[in-house]
Amino acid sequence: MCGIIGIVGKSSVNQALYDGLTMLQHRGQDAAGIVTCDNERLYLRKNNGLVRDVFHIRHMLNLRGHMGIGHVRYPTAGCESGGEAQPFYVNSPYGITLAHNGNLTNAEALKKDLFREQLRHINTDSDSEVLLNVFAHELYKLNKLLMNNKDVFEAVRGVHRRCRGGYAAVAMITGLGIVAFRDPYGIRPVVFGKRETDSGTEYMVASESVAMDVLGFELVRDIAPGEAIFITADGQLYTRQCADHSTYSPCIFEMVYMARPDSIMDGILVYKARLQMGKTLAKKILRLYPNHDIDVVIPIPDTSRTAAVQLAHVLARKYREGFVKNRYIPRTFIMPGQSMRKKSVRQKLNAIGLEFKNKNVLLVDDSIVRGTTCQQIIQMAREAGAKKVYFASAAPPVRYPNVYGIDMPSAQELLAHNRTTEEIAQIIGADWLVYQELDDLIACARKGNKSIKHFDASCFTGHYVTGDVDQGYLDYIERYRNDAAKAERQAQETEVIDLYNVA
Ligand code: PIN
Repeated sequence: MCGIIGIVGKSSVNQALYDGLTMLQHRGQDAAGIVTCDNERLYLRKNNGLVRDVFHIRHMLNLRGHMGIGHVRYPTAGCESGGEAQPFYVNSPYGITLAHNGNLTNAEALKKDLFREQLRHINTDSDSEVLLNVFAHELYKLNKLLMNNKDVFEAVRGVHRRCRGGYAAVAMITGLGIVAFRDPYGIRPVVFGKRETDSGTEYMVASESVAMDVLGFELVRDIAPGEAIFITADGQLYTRQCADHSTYSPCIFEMVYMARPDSIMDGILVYKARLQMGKTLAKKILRLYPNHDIDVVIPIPDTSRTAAVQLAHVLARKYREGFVKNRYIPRTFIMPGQSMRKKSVRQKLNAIGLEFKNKNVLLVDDSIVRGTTCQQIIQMAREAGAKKVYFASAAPPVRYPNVYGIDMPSAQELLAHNRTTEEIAQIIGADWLVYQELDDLIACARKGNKSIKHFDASCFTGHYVTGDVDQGYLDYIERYRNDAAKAERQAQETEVIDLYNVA
């Protein structure tokens, strides 16, 4: 999972891109980058780290021009090294830069084709560089010195024909404009908006609408599955459906955890979906345990708070903040290596004894992935004096890997893989455990936008909407994603020299 942004403005866009990326920081804290275009020149700054650490004043002053794109990176498979921060650049044709959120499931095959048939070298393990080169080649094939919007859309059509998986991307064509597109299933999110100024209309695309809020852009709408929007450097907007077939199936995990609650994604206010999740979860608890003895509902901060508030309300029990979070420790979910993850839970959360002592507590989390953090948190609740510790997950059991850009662990590392709810409760040390039903979760999201009939829920069902994910690919993911494989890659990591980066 990553965050992408693009702005075509009427004055310098460096600060707006920086502010927008800061609003998308929750989508990735691993690396950040911005490239701007001033007439025919590109200015790029990217590096590992948070937005505030990557861009210093000297970098910001260098990022000149009225249009640009940016990226925050989350370490998905194949992009752990610093040289792989985005945006990526290819000089031919025209000079194209690209920032991408998602994962191409046929990246390896595309990489081979690009080399053998199109003589294009891919210098990293990142599928985003593959996506960029596919797009570049599709533009090159048109063989035009001066392109127009139709040519850009034709190239995106070519991308959809060749690429499989989940992708939302923004690309800048030097001097010409910015194009943003979304895979034909709309798995990964991307919205666009506009802002009126005295000099005319400015346009922006971003992974989430929150990036627009802070900059005073008005959300226009989501880019539709398979659709592309093209904004010329002088501010003309064009949109076109570029996929032969498209089926709206956005990733439901965005609703569960990834997106900020204040974002409106695919027409759904994430906050509202999470409130609903609390409601349906409470109803399930009342069905299963009509005589429950829960004294207090305690969220595991932060994401689960919204669901827990509503859950407590429906159960007619107190909602209490029993854990205090140290906000300066990064999100556990994305920390590499099991030992680091374990250590960081204690650093990150501290229990307030008053809320646990001699009470039966219901802890609420957004999901259980590896189960390591909830195991420790339940232990902390007991040490703080809880009599009984019950656990509720706002998402159904995560049983299968995500192949569309969320860095779920390999199947073997998923706690719910091949396990029953009772077995999981025992492992994490809960007196009982309740998971959200998948149908309920889908209904919670659909409540915000009934026109969406399907969601990508593959990490709960093992059904992959793109239809191309076979056992061979899942085995590859298994080998690539387990903690040992990640550690080995990190040990071998070498600095990739980047010719274009602003020092
Ligand atoms: C944490 C959100 N959320 C907490 C991410 C932990 C799974 N984990 C997924 C639960 S926060 S585990 O709100 O962003 O801080 O099951 O892998 O142990």
